[in-house]
Amino acid sequence: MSDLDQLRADLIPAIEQAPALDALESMRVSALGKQGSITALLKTLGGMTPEQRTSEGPRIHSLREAVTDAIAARKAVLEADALAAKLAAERVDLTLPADMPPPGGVHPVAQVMDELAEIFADMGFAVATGPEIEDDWHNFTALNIPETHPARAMHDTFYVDGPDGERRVLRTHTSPVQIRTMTSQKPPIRIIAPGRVYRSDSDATHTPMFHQIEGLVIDKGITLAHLKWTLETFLKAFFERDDIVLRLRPSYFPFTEPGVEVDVGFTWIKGKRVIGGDGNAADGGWMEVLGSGMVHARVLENCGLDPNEWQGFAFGTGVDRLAMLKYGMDDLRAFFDGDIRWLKHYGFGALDVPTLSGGVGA
Ligand code: 2NM
Repeated sequence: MSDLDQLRADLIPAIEQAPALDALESMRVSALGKQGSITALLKTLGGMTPEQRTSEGPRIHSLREAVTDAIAARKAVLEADALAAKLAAERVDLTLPADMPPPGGVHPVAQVMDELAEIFADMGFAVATGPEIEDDWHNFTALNIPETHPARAMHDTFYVDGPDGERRVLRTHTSPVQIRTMTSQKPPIRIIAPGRVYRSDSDATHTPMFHQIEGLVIDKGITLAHLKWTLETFLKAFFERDDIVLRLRPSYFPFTEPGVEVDVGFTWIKGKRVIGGDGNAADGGWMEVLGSGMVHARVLENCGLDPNEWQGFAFGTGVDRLAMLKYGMDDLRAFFDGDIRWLKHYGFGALDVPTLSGGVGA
């Protein structure tokens, strides 16, 4: 066997069995590279006689071609194998169920806020919001609670320093939102203001942060009758009962005249209070659920409204308390503990929110 035949017999089977692309590349370099064995053979052509060149030239070129072809063929096979392996390793079965994060839930307070917004939207109320860090004027003064008024002591207020050195308060109620609405928009006004409020108070029935919803109607010829109808309609929708009986008692709020506390009748059932029924019945009682009243003429004036032209009513209540009453929860503090077990028990599925349209039992 000539040297050429020997080289062919060594190279071709080795190339055909090259185990991987990098090994194949080394073989290519050692045969066809600058220092390669076939390149060296090609270089010998220059030193040959024309006759030798005529006989050896085609043989060397044919070997070079055979090796080039064998490398290309093996390369195609190895690349196809590599792609197949990659595809097998990265295979995605689109028919498998998705790897979902645990579903989120709607907190009972958020749920009740949504229900309230929906009920009042049906009666033509818009939702208004405002800052939780308020100034004295919006939180107290405009509401007929001047600096020295004893009512300021009723609200154990958290004070903070404002950027201008003036004192700010964490709003003690959402009434400043009503003030901001009256000073920025023309009546008629129909709004609810839900949100977080803050009072320095902490025991089994009080948390320093809690949720309130207040409502405000300003129009011409508004009376206590409108107030009573609105609250009765709201409470019937919220508790999903037609037999809601209201009791209005005179009360005092600096921002109302007259002020009215609203009780709702409940019935004792198996040792528990259930909203609905006549509170005067033998098996009944009354529970205070709302504060309300006709907006004080001085509050209207403070907001630039003429009390001879515009009248209005306002009301307020605790969202957390409403949630407890409707969904049978007994400890207010659990609302803000973030205990996942409590949230699982009382929370609402994000995609299965029982709204008014859906119904509680859905
Ligand atoms: C309540 C009770 C009674 C009230 C009054 C006003 C305003 F801004 F119109 F004067 N806003 N909210 C109000 C009245 C709130 O919560 C227990």
